[in-house]
Amino acid sequence: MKVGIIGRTNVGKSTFFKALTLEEVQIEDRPFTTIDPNRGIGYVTVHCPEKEFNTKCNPHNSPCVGGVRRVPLEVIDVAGLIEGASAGKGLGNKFLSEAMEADALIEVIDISGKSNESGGPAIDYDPTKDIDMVERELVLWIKSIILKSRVRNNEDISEAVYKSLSGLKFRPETVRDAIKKNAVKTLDDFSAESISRFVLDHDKPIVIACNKMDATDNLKERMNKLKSRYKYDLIPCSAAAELTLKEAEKHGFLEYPENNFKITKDLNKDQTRALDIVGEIIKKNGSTGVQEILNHLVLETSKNKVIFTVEDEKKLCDGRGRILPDAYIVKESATPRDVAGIVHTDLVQKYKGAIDCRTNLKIKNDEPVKNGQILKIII
Ligand SMILES: Nc1nc2c(ncn2[C@@H]2O[C@H](COP(=O)(O)OP(=O)(O)OP(=O)(O)O)[C@@H](O)[C@H]2O)c(=O)[nH]1
Ligand SMILES: [Mg+2]
Repeated sequence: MKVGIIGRTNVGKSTFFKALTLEEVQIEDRPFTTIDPNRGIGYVTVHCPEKEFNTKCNPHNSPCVGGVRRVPLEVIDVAGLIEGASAGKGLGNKFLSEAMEADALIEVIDISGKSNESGGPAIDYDPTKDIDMVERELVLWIKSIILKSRVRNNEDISEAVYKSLSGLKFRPETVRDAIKKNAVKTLDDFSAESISRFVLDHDKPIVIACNKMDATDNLKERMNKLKSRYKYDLIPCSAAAELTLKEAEKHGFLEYPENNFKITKDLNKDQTRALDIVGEIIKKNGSTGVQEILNHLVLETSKNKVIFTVEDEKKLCDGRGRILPDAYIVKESATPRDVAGIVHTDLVQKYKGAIDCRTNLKIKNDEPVKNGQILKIII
């Protein structure tokens, strides 16, 4: 699973990315700080089943902090978008193809209204302009690719369009549906735009991260305004607050299993002040919102599931005795055989079936796995 972080320039995309991955990236209060994409590993958080089984896990691929399991996925942060990017303005649109390799997108906006369409300072700037601009630029960019499709004699239009969009993670059936539903006979400006909107709507789940909530007056009002206008899921956040906590956790100053933190070391005056501010933000909003956004995108909007795999269904361990070693993010439709392929490509050929470790019963091979299920793959 790969998640792309997109949005207008200077809204806090790289701060959000760093808060998720702790990769060293450039963060500055100016437009176009990021030029080349940043890539890293972020984590979806779920409850670890260790308590349910009265045991202590010994994770291999997914760290466990205070009973909260961190399940890895790829995250990519790209350059900022501005109006006209699809036609080459700003840093152009080359980087969009990298973001569009992602299965799902986090679109960061600045809910505070304190920066404008070019990333410069502002008072009460309306973020709906950015949401509309990003949507427009994505639609226009995909449309321009569709218009380059070369439909050969007797070739199905959907085949040609699908080929031209290859690498952008649109499903062939979605492209086919887009052409059928819009009754497309030839590719022109109008039909290409309809196809573009359709494939984006169906195959690129998006959550809007309403960032800089710490610097926002009337957050509730501003959120309500956006929620009444858009079909997207919108969640407020403070990437800066989350980054402070993640860095403090990395340096062993505190424990931060989920939503709230506990200081575990003596801190100096500045550190105490920084964490007091973050504490206030959490008290007001319940969390920094950053992890909630990633979890929501992966598990709710994109409807993925997290499953655990073991080799010994009684002891719940792998061949090395590690208890509940691995967790994976899988698609909604994933069957036990698909899970085998995610664990190791070799396992697909050897696959003979799977056992649900809670019931100790075999699972039907063609039935999708369930969220939170613990599986033993039989080979
Ligand atoms: N108050 C506040 N400031 C933030 C937050 N997140 C980011 N910032 C600030 O916003 C500015 C831009 O942050 P970046 O992460 O570099 O923004 P970006 O969207 O990656 O910018 P480009 O790469 O230039 O498009 C920096 O000064 C950050 O410190 C936040 O949650 N709250
Ligand atoms: Mg950046």
